[in-house]
Amino acid sequence: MPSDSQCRVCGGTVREFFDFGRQPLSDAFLAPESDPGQEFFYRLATGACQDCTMVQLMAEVPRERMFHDAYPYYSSGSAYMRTHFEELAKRLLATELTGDDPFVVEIGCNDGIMLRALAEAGVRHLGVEPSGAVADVAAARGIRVRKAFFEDSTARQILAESGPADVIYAANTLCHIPYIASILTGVKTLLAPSGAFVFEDPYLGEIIERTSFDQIYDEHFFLFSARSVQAMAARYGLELVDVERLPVHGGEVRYTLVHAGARTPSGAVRKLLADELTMKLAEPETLHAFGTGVLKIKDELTSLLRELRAEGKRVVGYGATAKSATVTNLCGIGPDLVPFICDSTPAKQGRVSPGRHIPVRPPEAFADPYPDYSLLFAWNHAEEIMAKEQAFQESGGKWILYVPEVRIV
Ligand code: DWN
Ligand code: SAH
Ligand code: ZN
Repeated sequence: MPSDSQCRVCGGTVREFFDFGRQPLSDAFLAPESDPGQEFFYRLATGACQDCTMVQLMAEVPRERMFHDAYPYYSSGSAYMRTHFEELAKRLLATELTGDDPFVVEIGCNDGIMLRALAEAGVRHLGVEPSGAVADVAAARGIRVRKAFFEDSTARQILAESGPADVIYAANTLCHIPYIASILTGVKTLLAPSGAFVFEDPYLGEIIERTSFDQIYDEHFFLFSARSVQAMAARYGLELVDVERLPVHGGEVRYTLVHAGARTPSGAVRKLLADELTMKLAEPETLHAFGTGVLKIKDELTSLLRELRAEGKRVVGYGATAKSATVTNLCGIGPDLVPFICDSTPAKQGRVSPGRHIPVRPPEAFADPYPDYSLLFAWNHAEEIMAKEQAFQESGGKWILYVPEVRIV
């Protein structure tokens, strides 16, 4: 029996429901000549808190191992995501930022994909971003960035220097932070009395419903639901007052937290909470069924890739995502099944994938010549990538998807 761990939100007992086994750091793309003996591995497993329902990893990876000067994920690599964040910036300008000289803090601003529009609109802002290279890109775009991990002490410094924040925003970052107590304490301190803490992250409901198990990896420590976020907010004097489902990254929820009592919760909060009860989201049987679904995908995907290899077909991966680390390492997919992965990120090209050491090549390698099949690891960007690679399908090429089920399109 796996041992329990302690909930990072409420201190309750976290019971394990799925073990992904030994996994490498999801964004540690290695130089091909590096010593494989030096690669860092840890046990990736998920559990649910028996008290507050928060789904979380059973053990954390030290943050400096994941987020450092060579962190290779550049948010602006997707045109679709650029539009998504520009639209949010516009909305914030029209709603939360209408007062005199408003101030916005973004936690995990990465290359400035969201703050860019606010900086251009002349809004006072600060991005807090520990990963050096991506922070440099943001700074070069005229964004004010602090290279640091946001936590309680950072929040107090920012308050002393710049005053309270009207909006604190985080996309795909809050769920990366096991020391979330320090973040929420910091948010409570830094947020203006009428301010809003807005964050968006992969939604547990969607991950369970679509068996998108590759959303689970070292960086994604928490899988939030409306229920677990509501309970978490209340512990820190905050209140969940709005939720919005988003289509990006395979299904996310944008949560709005304010100082407790400052606003009336929306009907959308009530509805999502009710939906989660109906689908028994954090119940043991649901989580158990998810695990069964993961093993089914694992079996079907490895069988398909082995069959294609036996038939002499060429299969190339597309998108050297962090998510792909979970898929390749859980399923045992190496260069014998997928000889290389195409990816548009210069920092990943010429390197090999974590754990299974599949070479990463630029997108130009895709057409040279086109493979018979492509395993779409960046399935969350399917529309954008399939449009870009239309000539692949026209040449008779087929995409392999594995979420919510293994299929060829
Ligand atoms: O939460 C996180 C999300 C926001 O980003 C981080 N923990 C890490 C990262 O996760 P990911 O690597 O799974 O994210 P994406 O956005 O699915 O990665 C897409 C990958 O595919 C990137 O390496 C860029 C590449 N790509 C490409 O080669 N051609 C992407 C697009 C849109 C393309 O057209
Ligand atoms: N907001 C971007 C980036 C998501 S990737 C987007 O949605 O695309 C997660 C980012 O969080 C990384 O750039 C990482 O360096 C940053 N991060 C991790 N821990 C952090 C912390 N404690 N404070 C601020 N940023 C953090
Ligand atoms: Zn808990």
